[in-house]
Amino acid sequence: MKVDAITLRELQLPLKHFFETSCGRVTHRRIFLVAAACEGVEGWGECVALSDPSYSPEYVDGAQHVMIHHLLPRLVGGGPLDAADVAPRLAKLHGHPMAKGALEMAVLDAQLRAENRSFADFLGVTATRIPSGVSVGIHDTVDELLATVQGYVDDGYVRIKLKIEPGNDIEQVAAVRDLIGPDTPFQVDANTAYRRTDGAHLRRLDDFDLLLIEQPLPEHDIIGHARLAAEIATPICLDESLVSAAGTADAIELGACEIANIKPGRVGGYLEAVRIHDLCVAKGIPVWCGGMLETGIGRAANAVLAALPGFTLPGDISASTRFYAEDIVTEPIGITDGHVTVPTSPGLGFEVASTILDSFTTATVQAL
Ligand code: NPG
Repeated sequence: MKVDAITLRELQLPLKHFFETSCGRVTHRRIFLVAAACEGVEGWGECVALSDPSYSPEYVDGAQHVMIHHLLPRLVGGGPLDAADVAPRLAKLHGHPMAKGALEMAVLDAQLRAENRSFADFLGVTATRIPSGVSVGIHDTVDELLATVQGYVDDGYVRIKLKIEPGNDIEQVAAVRDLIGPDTPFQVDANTAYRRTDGAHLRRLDDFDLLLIEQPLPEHDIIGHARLAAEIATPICLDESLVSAAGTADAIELGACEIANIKPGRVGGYLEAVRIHDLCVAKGIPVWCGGMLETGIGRAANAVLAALPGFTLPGDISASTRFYAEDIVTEPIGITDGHVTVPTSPGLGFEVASTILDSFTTATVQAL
């Protein structure tokens, strides 16, 4: 396909309630979308970078800059392409997987729409629905936390993930486990907040029968995660550390990654996400699909990816109403009996609602 035009859009979406992690508190989500016009069809990509480099080195302004000045010239300079060409064409440019992944996503969406083909068909998924987990932020008080968790239990979410950090961990985990009972799947996410010396403290989490602890240590500390895995019974899951299939293979071999969180945006796109899934299946590592407070664009595509058979744990693919009061740029995503329906429409699985999109758009750049 020939890429005729690329439009970058920025949106500001207010969150219903602040979302706090050990990286900080988010009250508005600055969303960065890419629209690729290719031979009469339009494909959409969503860049999952946050507004500041608190989760990973990428951030919205940086992603836009690298896209305009470095990625796009190289991408279109090579002539017509399909989604599988995007990563190889950009491979000589280091880093920036979130920006690269958004471009690949837009091209893949356009390509599938041009073929009138669904992403589900492209991936060969047969599941029609996926279990929905919810990610719960750090709260100011335990009572407020329990009220929030009870609301999600009432909504039917099948798995609770709780954000933790030093000083906001054992007491909160104990209280939530007590509330939800022993049978509800429950996991925690530290977003790199602990250090190698925290092993004895983190071993206290073993009392709560958690599915996993996600990314306890800094992203580059693979050896530290391997040591921690030997020190505590709760399985270690990596998120921020995993940015490629090759790096994931190394982390698994070193014993640092007992479970993998796959976020397509973090690893450079859906095609690399599938490679990581396939690798984990071959190595017997359970995987699940993470989220980055995406609009319906990213969430719909994630719901298709998470229907692959290796995704044996519920992902962070919650209803549109989890974070946003308004519809989220596409048709709303709902949960029924704790599950999200796998979309099967042509393209990545969403239709953009242009009036809603326009009403939240704060900037538009014609990048090509
Ligand atoms: O459901 O989209 C969602 C959010 C899931 O907790 C979630 N994302 O580290 O996994 C993460 C995390 C995150 C989001 C961290 C935003 C920092 C900011």
